[in-house]
Amino acid sequence: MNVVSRRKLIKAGLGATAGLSGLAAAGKLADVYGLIPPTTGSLYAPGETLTYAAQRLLTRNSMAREFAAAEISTSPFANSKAPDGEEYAKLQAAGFSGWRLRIEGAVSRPQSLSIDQLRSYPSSSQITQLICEEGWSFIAKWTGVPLAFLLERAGALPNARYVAYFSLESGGSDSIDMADALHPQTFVTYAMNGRELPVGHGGPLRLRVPRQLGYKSLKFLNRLVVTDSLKSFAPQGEYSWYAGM
Ligand SMILES: Nc1nc2c(c(=O)[nH]1)N[C@H]1C(S)=C(S)[C@@H](COP(=O)(O)O)O[C@H]1N2
Ligand SMILES: [Mo]
Repeated sequence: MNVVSRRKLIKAGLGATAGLSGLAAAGKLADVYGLIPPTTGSLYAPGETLTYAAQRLLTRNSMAREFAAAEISTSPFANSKAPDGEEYAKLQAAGFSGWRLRIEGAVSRPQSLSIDQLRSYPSSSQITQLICEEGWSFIAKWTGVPLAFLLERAGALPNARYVAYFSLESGGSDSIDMADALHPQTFVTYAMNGRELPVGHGGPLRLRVPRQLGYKSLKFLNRLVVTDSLKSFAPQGEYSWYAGM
């Protein structure tokens, strides 16, 4: 298979899986970022193995399982309370009108988005399971904007390889590669089970990365940095960086 037909295939794969708002953005981004598997030999070597990234975009198994509305957990376990400190309390008292999601780094149009702005974009929903590495889990409906859409809007540059993301909670940060960042189920979420995202679950904003363990779904999200290297973004804590299931 040559590079061009592989590109078509990847775009077709994205098209088949992406939701309405993720579709156009993801298709474009597959081109921009060359989610074309690097080859083991020459660029045009036939029959080389698809990389993990392409595979994850193409195969059915690359989608996190989605559930029926009837399977939504009636009492989901919230792992945390509001972040400590005045900054969060003030934002909360103002109904989070002052909350901003900054998108910066390797982007041509840095963004600073309010929750209302995010709500004005085409929204998508997923009913997926959040699985904690400690052994508990729950199923919920998450609504928000596919991260791919936001990265497209921000004009993420062709050298982008990762998205580092940050929480208002001190020390809260993590990162994912572009395959996960552009994946149609990776959402910036502002609602859960049809309501505003509760504080205990990371309100007003959290990243949802349903193909990886719960700790990748960072709560109180307020900054995204597109980058070509994780050198200056040391992985947090003792958990493994890639927590795919
Ligand atoms: N900011 C922040 N995000 C976080 C955490 C946290 O402590 N702080 N815990 C992580 C872990 S370990 C899990 S399992 C999930 C729990 O999500 P929940 O509180 O909605 O159940 O959030 C993840 N995101
Ligand atoms: Mo967790």
